[in-house]
Amino acid sequence: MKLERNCPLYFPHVLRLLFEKVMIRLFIESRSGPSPLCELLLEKRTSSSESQGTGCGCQGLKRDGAVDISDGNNLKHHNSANVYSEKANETPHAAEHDVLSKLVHLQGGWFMMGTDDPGIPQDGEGPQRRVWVDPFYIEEHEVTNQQFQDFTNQTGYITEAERFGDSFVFEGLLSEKVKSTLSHAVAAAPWWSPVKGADWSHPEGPDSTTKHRMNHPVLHASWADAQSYCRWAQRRLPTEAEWEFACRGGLEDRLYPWGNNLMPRGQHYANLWQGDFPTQNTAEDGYANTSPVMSFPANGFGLYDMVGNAWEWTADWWNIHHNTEEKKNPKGPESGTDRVKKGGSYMCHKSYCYRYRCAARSQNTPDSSASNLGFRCVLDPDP
Ligand SMILES: [Ca+2]
Ligand SMILES: [Ca+2]
Repeated sequence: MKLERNCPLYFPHVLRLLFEKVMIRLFIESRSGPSPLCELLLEKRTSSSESQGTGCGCQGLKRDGAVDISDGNNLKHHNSANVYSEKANETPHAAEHDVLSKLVHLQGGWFMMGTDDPGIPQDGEGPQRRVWVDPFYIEEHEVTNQQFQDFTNQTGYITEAERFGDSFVFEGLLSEKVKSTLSHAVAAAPWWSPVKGADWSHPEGPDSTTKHRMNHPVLHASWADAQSYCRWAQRRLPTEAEWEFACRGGLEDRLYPWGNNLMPRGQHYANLWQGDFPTQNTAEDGYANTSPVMSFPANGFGLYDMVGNAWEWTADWWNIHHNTEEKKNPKGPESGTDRVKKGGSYMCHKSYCYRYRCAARSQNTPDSSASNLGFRCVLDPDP
């Protein structure tokens, strides 16, 4: 049984209830002078970082993280049908050059990675540290559905979502028909559901298609799928340091790839969420779902959609503990359970997922795939 909107436990209702309780408390306190709670809230409000909610829940999407709620509260782990075999997906052909994204050459050098003013401290955004990256090339936009189709057509590659038979989709994008078939939801983020038949060419389930959006970022690619594509392209996934260097576009200590102002001259610079997450997306930026790549202005390096549109996998394992020691070409921890993703997506809103900043970061298990997660590749210069 799913939690319906008329159920008092339905998440938006709970949120509204909490909000009302806080407002009543603040009203009472305003009559008797500021209390510690009020001062704390005021301090948060005026802080430049404005620490926000911890997320759209997509960092918690795991293939064993979905619980069966079709039978009351009987919690059953959702077992994967198949196990990915990298060997079975070896790619014998290399990509033709003209189907790949244009590369932008970056000089590399020292830059300040992370931030001392973290929007979401528990993500390990800080401390700010001096990091060197060698010169590299990076694709100017996220890998598109067209490019991923070229890859699968040429190699016969089967993605992990296709092997498992499902992938996570944001419920707000599902047709009523697909919604009626759902028996699972993610406990901590009920707006996410594993949908049978959802994969890169059926982003919102079996009755959806990418035909009308071949120039949008490919979604539902797991970390291994992204790696396999980059290998076919004779490229690789960026390290987190390379990705963040690229995101900053040559600017120092700025929130976004273009500066500190989210909407310079009132213009949208990234495909994000406007309205109330997760119930109302006003799509003021023109897009409630993904947008064609390069629909928003490029950063100073000529790179598009570094924040927003689709989240982007990086090569690094996830770790939240960093120090201020200078590092050259850091590659993250030797091992881990999750991989780092960067940039946020069209689902990010400040109230819920303030992660459309260059220093922001999040994670997923490598076999996860979702309707807001994609990637781009990088290339090392000839030695
Ligand atoms: Ca949008
Ligand atoms: Ca992106």
